[in-house]
Amino acid sequence: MPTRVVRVKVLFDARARIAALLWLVKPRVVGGDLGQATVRVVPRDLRRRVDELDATHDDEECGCDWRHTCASHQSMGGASHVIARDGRYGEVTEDDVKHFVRCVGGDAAGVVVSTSATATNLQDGGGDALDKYNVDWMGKYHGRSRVAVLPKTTEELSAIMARCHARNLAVVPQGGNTGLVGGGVPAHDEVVVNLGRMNAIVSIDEDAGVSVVEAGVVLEELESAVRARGMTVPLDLGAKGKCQMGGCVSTNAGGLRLLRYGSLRGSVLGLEVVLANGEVLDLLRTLRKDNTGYDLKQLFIGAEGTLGIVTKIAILTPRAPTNVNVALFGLDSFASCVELLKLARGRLGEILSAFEFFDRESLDLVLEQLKGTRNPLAKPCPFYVVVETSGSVKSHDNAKLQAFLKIVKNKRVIVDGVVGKDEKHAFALWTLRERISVALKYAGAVYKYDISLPTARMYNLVTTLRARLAPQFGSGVKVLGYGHLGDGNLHLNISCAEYTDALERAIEPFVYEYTRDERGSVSAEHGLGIMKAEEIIYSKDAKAVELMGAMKRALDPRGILNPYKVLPAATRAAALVPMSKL
Ligand code: FAD
Ligand code: 2HG
Ligand code: ZN
Repeated sequence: MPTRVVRVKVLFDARARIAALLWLVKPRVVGGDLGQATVRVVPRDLRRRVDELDATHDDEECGCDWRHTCASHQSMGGASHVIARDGRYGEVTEDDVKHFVRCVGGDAAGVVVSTSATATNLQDGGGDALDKYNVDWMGKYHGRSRVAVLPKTTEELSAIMARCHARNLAVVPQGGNTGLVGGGVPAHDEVVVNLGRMNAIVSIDEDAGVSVVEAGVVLEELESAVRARGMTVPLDLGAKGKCQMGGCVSTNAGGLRLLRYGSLRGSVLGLEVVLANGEVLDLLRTLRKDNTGYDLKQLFIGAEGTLGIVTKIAILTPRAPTNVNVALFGLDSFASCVELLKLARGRLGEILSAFEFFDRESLDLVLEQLKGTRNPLAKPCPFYVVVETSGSVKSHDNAKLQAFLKIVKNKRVIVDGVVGKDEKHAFALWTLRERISVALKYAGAVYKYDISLPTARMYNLVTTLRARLAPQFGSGVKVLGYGHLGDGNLHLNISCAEYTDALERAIEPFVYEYTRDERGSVSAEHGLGIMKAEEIIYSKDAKAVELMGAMKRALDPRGILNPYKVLPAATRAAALVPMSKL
């Protein structure tokens, strides 16, 4: 699978170091009365600082900075997720910061504190050392944490958590900060625990096909390391250059290879986890088979940092395919995409490794926003599909692919198509699908929905929503549909100039109700985060949510781990053990 590097390193800058020292010599309490925080408000151009990616828009040409806005860099208004700070949590003090510095062995790079004397409100001009920990990849969700801690070992993290637990300080675990539901950034002044410095590859066992890594290892770095030994990671996604293995496990990320390797839940063999009170839970085994009672590691996979902090992962790393083909097809209806999937499953069988679709609106946006992209197909089509095959015998794989191409042409399932002639060409074809979310990020504000629906009816939601929004909002609001068709997972994105309450009200709860009526899932792969904590009820029954609350209570009775996320407020409140009983 061709890769495109999206690299942002978590570096400790000198300003943050000076601020850490100032903090220690100048006693003060941070946090203060933050009252109600509006989760979605951030200047557009901060996104470019957080993650530099190529786009046709150029900051320098435009000359805009984040104190004023231009057409491309509009400040977001219209917010729905207003969540009150829970007064039960403590506020970080100078003593806490001193303690954190001790926990990381006096290493100043392990504790980053806010460089601004006042609140870290990004709209006041920004530039704070905490900005990159407070703002998500989309630039959509931001918190006001005053301190980020970056442990290097499990023991350091254990000591940090023991302190947070004793002081009732809320904590947000953070990986590469590429999550799309606001789960990895604080909602208020939570302590950020960033795993970026726990980034060692512990072992790679070629015989067993298993690797053990620390949580902060970046997905693409693990892929390079195992590739050098003829293996691959059974997970691939557009954020691979930045997302961490701990973040991927904690969101149970799906991605582009799920069709081939299945859910991450089946590939993760073991975990090491630091619990809310600082205890270390050792579930780190590399066994394929282990039926000794409950499979506790599954609780932490997809828990989005609400039950524990993942510190080590044992993951299957199977042999890498040696022969990969990529084809792009143009089709004239969604029904044809579904027909193509059926034929691909039947004719390509075991070598089919990805089946992704996108609509014309998605392609147009990529071509408009991302430099160097072009449509290789001559005939314009309303739908496109990327098919990938992966195998190990070139003649066998190519013969299968040729037979498949012949059938889909003869049956007129496709209108047009092209097969990647070399790795560079295949990469260009993948780019058109893989980077749609990057194009969306540059196009303006975006409402994202990540939904599981019955495959054949999946696209009806896109057309229904278009018809619903067009009369009120016109062509300024674009509804895009793309996703992992082979997994029944639609990415529904609504791209617009700015966030408004009126638009949001027209989309929600309609999209969730539609999904519920189809018995689908309101989160196929991105998780619930802060965006959809209340919306879990559309996809899980009340008894299941109640049991999730019981698990939260058992593992995190003070509710300090990633508060405001995943569970509805009422369930979270019921899960808290009263202070008098602790
Ligand atoms: P973060 O964003 O830092 O955190 C995500 C969540 O996990 C948060 O709730 C956080 O608290 C928690 N967390 C992080 N690390 C830990 C830890 N060590 N222990 C406990 N909790 C932790 N997702 C898909 O499923 N499929 C895709 O195809 C896909 N493509 C993407 C493409 C792009 C361009 C982008 C930006 C994102 C994409 N995503 C996709 C979203 C996906 O969830 C993340 O990229 C990835 O899984 C999150 O990893 P991260 O290290 O960035 O985690
Ligand atoms: C993808 O499949 C990712 O490209 C991102 O899951 C989807 O941005 C999105 O909506
Ligand atoms: Zn996806």
